[in-house]
Amino acid sequence: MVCRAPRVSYRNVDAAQALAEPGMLAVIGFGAGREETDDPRWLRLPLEPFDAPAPLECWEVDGPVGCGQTGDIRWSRGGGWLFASVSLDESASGGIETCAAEAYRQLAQFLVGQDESQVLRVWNYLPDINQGDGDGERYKRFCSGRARGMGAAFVGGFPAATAIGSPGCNGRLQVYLLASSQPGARVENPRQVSAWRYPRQYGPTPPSFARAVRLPAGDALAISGTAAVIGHASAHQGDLPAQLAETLANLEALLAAAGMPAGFDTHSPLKAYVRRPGDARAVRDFFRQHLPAVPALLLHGEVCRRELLVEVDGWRYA
Ligand code: 3EB
Repeated sequence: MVCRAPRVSYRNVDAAQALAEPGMLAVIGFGAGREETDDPRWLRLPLEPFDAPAPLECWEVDGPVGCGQTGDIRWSRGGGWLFASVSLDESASGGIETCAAEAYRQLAQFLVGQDESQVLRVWNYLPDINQGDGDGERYKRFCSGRARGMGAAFVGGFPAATAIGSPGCNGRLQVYLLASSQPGARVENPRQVSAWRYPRQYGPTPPSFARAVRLPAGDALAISGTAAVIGHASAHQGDLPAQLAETLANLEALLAAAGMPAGFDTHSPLKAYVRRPGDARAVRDFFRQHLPAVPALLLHGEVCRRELLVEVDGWRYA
């Protein structure tokens, strides 16, 4: 059975209300002001939203949803989809590299026994992503640990992914994913070198992700974190408007490469991660001007390369 894509939306409801709706696979809240609940479908990320009141991100599927916790893995399933998340205290794991390896090892181990073992999309949030120099930078150590922990779980190819720094340092590595029983179709961006082929200058272990993945039914494209990268190089250092324009060009190139309808509209919820809070207004204005119909969520987050000021990820429904 090839299942209809989860519908992702940003909604101003409270968590309990959203979680009570039928077919709710996951609800994600942002920032320090958010409630905590034990429901495994609930995930709170420390990234502060630039909107008040901050919307919740809701994932809806067809059919009933079940959920549980297995070790450190919180999961839910329904409509042919599996949502799984893990949040590890980095200090208890002995640093970011071993923590990433541990998070991915646990996720991989959990997935082995599941019908939905094909990971299509992963999100990673870690504190102080740009701290450390050269190969010691935390993002680069995260990449090494991630690759080690993945083992053979992603032999079918890398999922689409996001890796972003959470400025409100909570000391935790948070990883969550969407999986199904069917493989997706990986999509690369012809304007960019595939991340797993990045040259040595970006670190000892190239990042393990595809630029986008088309879901099994072909009805949605999961878009990885996308920034002003051309070839393998960061473009437009220090120039926010130019980085935004280049990011949009990359997003449009991905749609074309995936054979998805051109343009972003009401059917393409996007998140923008903004490094400097002072840039949020300019990012909002850019969206209003160039992506006026797009449901957009702006978050304070640090892109994994210091020179990049903004990154965008999200969904494009057919
Ligand atoms: C880039 O294009 C920007 O390490 O999982 C984007 C999306 C980026 C995912 C990851 C990194 C990741 O290289 C960085």
